[in-house]
Amino acid sequence: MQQPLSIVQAFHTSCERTPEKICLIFATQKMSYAELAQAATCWAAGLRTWGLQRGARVALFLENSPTFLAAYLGIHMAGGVVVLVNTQYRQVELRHILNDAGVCLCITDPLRYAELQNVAEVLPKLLAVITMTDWNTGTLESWTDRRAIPWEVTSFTPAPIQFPQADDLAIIAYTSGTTGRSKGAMLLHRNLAANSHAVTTAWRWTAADRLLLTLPLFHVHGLCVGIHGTWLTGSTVDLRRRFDAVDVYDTLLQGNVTMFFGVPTMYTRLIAEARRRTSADQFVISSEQLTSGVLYPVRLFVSGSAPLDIQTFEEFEQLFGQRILERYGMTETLMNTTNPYEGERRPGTVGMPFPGQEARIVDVQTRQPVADGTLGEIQIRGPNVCQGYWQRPDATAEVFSADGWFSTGDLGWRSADGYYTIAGRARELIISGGYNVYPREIEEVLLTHPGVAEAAVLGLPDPDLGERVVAVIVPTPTASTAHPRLVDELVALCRVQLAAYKKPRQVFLVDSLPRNALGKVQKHLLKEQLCEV
Ligand code: MLC
Ligand code: AMP
Repeated sequence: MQQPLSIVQAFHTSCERTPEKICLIFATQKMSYAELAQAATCWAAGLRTWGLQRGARVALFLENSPTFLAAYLGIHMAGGVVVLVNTQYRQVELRHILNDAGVCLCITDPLRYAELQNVAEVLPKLLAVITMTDWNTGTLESWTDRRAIPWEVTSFTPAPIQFPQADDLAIIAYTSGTTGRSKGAMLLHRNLAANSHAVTTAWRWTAADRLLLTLPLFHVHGLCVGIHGTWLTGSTVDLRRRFDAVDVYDTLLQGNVTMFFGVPTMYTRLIAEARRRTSADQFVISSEQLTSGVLYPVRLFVSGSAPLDIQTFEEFEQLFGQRILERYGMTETLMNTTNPYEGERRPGTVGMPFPGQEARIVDVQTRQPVADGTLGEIQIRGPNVCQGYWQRPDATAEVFSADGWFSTGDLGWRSADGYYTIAGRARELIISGGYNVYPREIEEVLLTHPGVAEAAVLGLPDPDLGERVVAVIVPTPTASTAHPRLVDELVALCRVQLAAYKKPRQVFLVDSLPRNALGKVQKHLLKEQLCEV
């Protein structure tokens, strides 16, 4: 298969080839390629009528739905840039992302509209909000004078399709930085197309596949791997609003899907579900189903976004008869490395670079390549790598070398036969259930509470989430009297200000934090102490 110039072009090629083929299944709704193309062109026409300019930023603040996908394609067809927004984001994140990206239009739903209202007065660049109540109908509200008019997607007359240029900016995807505020990774149409081409080739993805997708569409795992791959190959995606282990297990038993992509937490929950059914004597996947491939035709389970531990890999193989294919990616670079589709899927490793892409290990200090087996920082180079961070030349310069290598901040090594292993992170990052959490962002919110003198946030091992967020607090001298319920207040504060998955699951009150000679909090010592508790 030839590499397309953009995902929009790939989608239309698939549509021309098999217009009647089902592209998307969502609950009881089924959409063919032609139907999704029609909806997307109506979105593009509507956005142009509204006045969307080429290169203008449009935020998608929506749950998984056909609307998300039609609007996504429509924005690109109208020449706009998509800004992805996690549906759990609250005041702090929304204020920052919508302002930083200069978003002029936000497409959302009634539930999230209320959250936008909370920050309305601090979004000066936002001109309008489209709130969709069902997949075709919504309201377009001018954010400046609050006048609202109906927004009927199918009422717009589609104009001839305009394909984006390969070098145009396609997506700004925010990824947290060590300095608190997240940065927008700029992905071009050609970055998306190149990586999807590499992924679909490596995983032998064809039009005959049906992917069960329960990942959120606002991250690159769900969108740029799951959806782009589906459109590029002309296959079908069975999209769910969210992950539910019982529902996924039942779907696997029905035998209609051929692939499932998830984060490690999803696999541990599927294992628990299999064990629950066995002990409850319920119908479980039998060994005949596993081996015959007739009733149970899933050919590929992929895990990524966080480390998959070897025990989960082995238990899954025992219970589901398949070796999970682990791959490694990043918002800024999309998918980097993969275990082989054919050949040894080596647990604990993330395999080798995708075709057409490069990886290497460098010394953390000197940035010079190191020998196989030596620990260092992983760097990535290739057509998949983003163009840098939106309006942050300083941050961009920090991560790119003069000859185009991108520093991931992940530590690892390469084996003599080419497999990469991720051993840790050079930056302070917590990965909880596949979501990235930067301690600094939470610490900043905690420090705004009058009962907090010092705060340190870190991740502790968690059997379900991989890592869970915990906070260690030094209260102010008056806190015990002024704030007798300090811990509850702190969790509540985080809930209001930040996405719920960032709230500390435990809060420890201490007299002081361990610091080194330079005054920096020694989180590794705190972690050791807390692990012993
Ligand atoms: C939800 N909650 C979490 C959480 N997810 N808390 C910590 N960590 C998480 N990951 C909280 C909610 O805020 C809520 O809190 C409560 O748990 C229940 O919410 P839920 O919606 O019912 O959660 P659940 O369905 O259990 O979600 C777990 C999950 C989900 C693992 C299915 O987190 C998920 O879909 N993760 C995938 C993330 C992803 O796509 N990552 C890819 C990034 S791209 P409360 O307080 O309201 O009860 C990337 C690059 C790459 O990393 O390589 O792919
Ligand atoms: P994000 O910024 O959300 O795109 O997260 C990217 C980070 O997730 C990477 O830099 C890694 O630290 C981590 N990650 C992704 N895939 C894996 C994996 N298979 N194993 C370990 N870590 C991973």
